[in-house]
Amino acid sequence: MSAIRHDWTIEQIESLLDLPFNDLVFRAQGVHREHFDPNRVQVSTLLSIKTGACPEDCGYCPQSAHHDVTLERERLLPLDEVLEAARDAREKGATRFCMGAAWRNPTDRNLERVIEMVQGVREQGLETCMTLGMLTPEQAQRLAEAGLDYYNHNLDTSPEFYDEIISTRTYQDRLDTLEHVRAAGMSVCTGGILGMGESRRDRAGLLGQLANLPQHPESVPINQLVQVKGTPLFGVEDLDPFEFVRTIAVARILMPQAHVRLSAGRTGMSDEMQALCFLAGANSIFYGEQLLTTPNPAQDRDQALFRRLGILPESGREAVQAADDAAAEPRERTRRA
Ligand code: SAM
Ligand code: DTB
Ligand code: SF4
Repeated sequence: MSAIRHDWTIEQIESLLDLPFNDLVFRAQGVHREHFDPNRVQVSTLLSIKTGACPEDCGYCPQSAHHDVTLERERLLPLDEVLEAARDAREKGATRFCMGAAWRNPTDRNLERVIEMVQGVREQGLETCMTLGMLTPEQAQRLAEAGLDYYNHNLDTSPEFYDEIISTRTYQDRLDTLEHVRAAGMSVCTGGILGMGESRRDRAGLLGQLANLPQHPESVPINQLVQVKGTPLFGVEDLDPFEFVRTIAVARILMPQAHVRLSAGRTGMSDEMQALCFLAGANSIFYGEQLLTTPNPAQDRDQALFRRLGILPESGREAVQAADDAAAEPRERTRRA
């Protein structure tokens, strides 16, 4: 049985990434089956509640004011528009509604407005997730008290590669926000982006940071860079698809109880590649035709893919149950040893 560990070295993680592909995927699928139904995938829908004009300079992001990207900027959406989008997502089968804002951090006034959104979306029976940038401990506490289930804040890449991508906030700032989210009692959603020109060692470094957090994140989004014209990373060499699948497999092995989300970038992936990602242990997706500002596969394409693979969407209750079961397990010893 797979141990829950928090002491991975980069060398150990690199040697997993180096395994023959079949050995790696077989091992990851074995770990996956210890903790999850292999034929269920959690389904989340994203909404950009505040778009563009972000003061941060993240090199991958079309919403940064530092880059020359044509984008329709929007102020914080009115509550009724958010609730309508949530209702629509629920009717189409999503169980979690993730709201993203292009902020460095929310102001306290903004926070009051997003709290109304959390409350309204929860009332519709959906799980809630937000990604609003950096949070103070007090802001994290306020969101937790309002009933926010998950907070997304990505580490994005390894500490070593990070400075090539972002200069306006530090890696430590990100770790601090994750600590505040955890201390407030919310579930942590954190992952990164592949295909930004990083090395395999950087991918190992990112996974090591995630897996060596004091408690594993409940949700680990692995994004493939969506290249947007006008961003500094436009034109970077594409990552070998098998390398992406390998990274998913190693995330599954290192964080056996986490939902690993096959996140941005699916529009550029074949159905076969997505099937390999599910085989390697991915068990969550973003569903709906739009991510924040870029496209996502059409819903009928995803429904057809699930049908062809015999995959069923995980119900919200099952997801909560899985998280509760995981929380009930002693985390520092081998599970069902
Ligand atoms: N502004 C907040 C922040 O950065 O913390 C929240 C929104 S931000 C858009 C959320 C995440 O989306 C980023 O951390 C990054 O991992 C991901 N992301 C942004 N642009 C992307 C792109 N072009 N391709 C893949 N992932 C991207
Ligand atoms: C995450 O890891 N990926 C999502 C979500 N968290 C907020 C965002 C992907 C954004 C892709 C680029 C865009 O659509 O603007
Ligand atoms: Fe702003 Fe978030 Fe985009 Fe960075 S990733 S530029 S913080 S919206």
